[in-house]
Amino acid sequence: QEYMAMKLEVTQWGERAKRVADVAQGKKVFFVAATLRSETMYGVTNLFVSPTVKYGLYPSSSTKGSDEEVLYLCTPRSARNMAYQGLLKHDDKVECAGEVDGSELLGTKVHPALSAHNEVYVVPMDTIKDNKGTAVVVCMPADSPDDFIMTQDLRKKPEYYNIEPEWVAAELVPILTTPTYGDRTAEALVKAMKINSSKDTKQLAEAKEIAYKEGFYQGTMIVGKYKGEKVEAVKPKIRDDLYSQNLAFAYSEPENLVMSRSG
Ligand code: ZZB
Repeated sequence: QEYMAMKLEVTQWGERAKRVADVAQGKKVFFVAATLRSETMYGVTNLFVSPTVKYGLYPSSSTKGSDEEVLYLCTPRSARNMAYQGLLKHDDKVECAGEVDGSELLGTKVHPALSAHNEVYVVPMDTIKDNKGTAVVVCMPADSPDDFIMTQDLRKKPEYYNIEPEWVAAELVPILTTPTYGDRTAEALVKAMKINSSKDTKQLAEAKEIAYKEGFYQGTMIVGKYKGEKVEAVKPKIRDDLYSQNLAFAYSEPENLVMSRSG
């Protein structure tokens, strides 16, 4: 599976991130989020981590041969994959500059390139899996049913999720339109399928499938450089633009053997 790994630079560490801010000490730090949907980067409203997952800071390969260190924030498992792919400072061993719990990262601010929002907050998502991608996920509530529902849950129960209400972006940002669902595919699907909470995992998986297909085959961009063009045609162009501007990189993962064996 080849993902686009989006780099979101930390602009301000949150109050709970003192430990990791000390480790980073003014170095550039990028959260790394794995996605298959490059075109949705225009509509990023928040960044998700799992409060129960352990993350780390890893010196990236861009620091090879220079004194300035650039650190990637992701899981140890994904850092290992990155090392094999020559994306970190060392190919043969994983150097971890510091560990951090997902819960410590809540309230930190990052800059999502391309997005209408210049700065967004890191907020929690319980359903993030440690065994896929980097366990850092961009929130795109206009197009992703999971993100739409999670955003709603966070707004309803900020105390339960241990966040400040103002961390959750007030507005979602539509970036593409489809004939069937309009420019808020996620909201339309969630309503039609009567999905009420992030615990409705089976229906959410189904809604995600539909949203993926609809956006890809029927979607037309309504914002950005490729406004008016078909998503199918511009998706790789947006990805390559981000690669060439060093805002993202290709990151692949071996197929999950256990899952494919059990069918
Ligand atoms: C931005 C985005 C915008 C996403 C969208 C989806 C959608 P897949 O297809 O199953 O491989 N994701 C990435 N890593 C994780 C994780 N560890 N745990 C939970 N979710 C994760 O899933 C890849 C997508 O799942 C990624 O693409 C990411 O969210 C999320 F409009 O990034 B996506 C209809 C979906 N729309």
